[in-house]
Order: sequence, then structure tokens, then C-alpha cells
Amino acid sequence: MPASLCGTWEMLSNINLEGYMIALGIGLSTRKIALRLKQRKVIEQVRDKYVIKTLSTFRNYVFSFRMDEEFDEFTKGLDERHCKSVVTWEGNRMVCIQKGEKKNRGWAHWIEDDKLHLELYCEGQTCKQVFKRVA
Ligand code: VLZ
Repeated sequence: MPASLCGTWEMLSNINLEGYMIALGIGLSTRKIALRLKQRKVIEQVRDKYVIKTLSTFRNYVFSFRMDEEFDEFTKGLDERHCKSVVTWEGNRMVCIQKGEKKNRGWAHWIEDDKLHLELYCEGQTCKQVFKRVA
């Protein structure tokens, strides 16, 4: 059983968000704002349902899913695309594949040294984020 990702997490570092946002086709003005944000991640689980909230003073992105079940994801407020997404455990990593217009798109969350790690992938770009637990 992997260490629980559930809780409230505050961003410590954020490498190559710019490359990831460009790969998603996010425009310059949104990118400029997004780069300055300290995101929070809230991960909740009730029975077999997970909710992941990405929160900031500018915009929030919230979605929910069940493990191993494909769902329709609309990345509202991000790049506004429809994906067929599925989240699975790969060892201690919670891995999401987002099938859609963008190739090699997805993300992975895991715990390492009591920190929440996240890699976001899109078309050869990787954004790497680390969060510390605040609750
Ligand atoms: O995280 O997708 O936890 O889907 C863009 C920032 C990229 C724009 C952030 C600013 C994407 C708006 C985070 C802040 C909401 C993301 C996944 C894994 C959940």
C-alpha cells in the first residue's frame, strides 16, 4: 500500500512549468500569471473516489476519478481540452494518462522524503513540482 497522498500540500518548487504550458498551447498572458503562483494541492479520498484540487489565487482546477476507470476529463481553465483519462497505481506512483489531441500527456504523483512529488508531461516537456505537507 503506497504512502497516502491525501492531505493539503503547498508548492516548494516548480521546474519547467513554462515548457509544459507552451506544449499545451497556453497563451503568454496566462503563462506569465501562472508562473508566479504558489499552487496548493488538496488530495482527498472517500471510499474508492479520489478528488484532486489544484488551487491558486488565480484559478482552481478540480476533478475526481476512480482508480483504473477511464473518465472524460475537461481541463477547464487550463488548456480547455477534452481527454480520455485513466489513473492507476504503478508501484508507489499514482499515474495518469490523458489521451487526446496532445501526445504523451499525463502526470505522476508520489511521496518521497515526506514530500509530494508531481511530474506533468506533454509532448516531450516535463514540469517537475515538489510540495510540502501543510495539513
Ligand atoms: O495537476 O494538472 O495534480 O490535473 C497550469 C497552471 C498547469 C495554470 C497546472 C494556473 C496543472 C492555474 C496542474 C492553476 C490551477 C495539474 C494534475 C495533477 C491535476
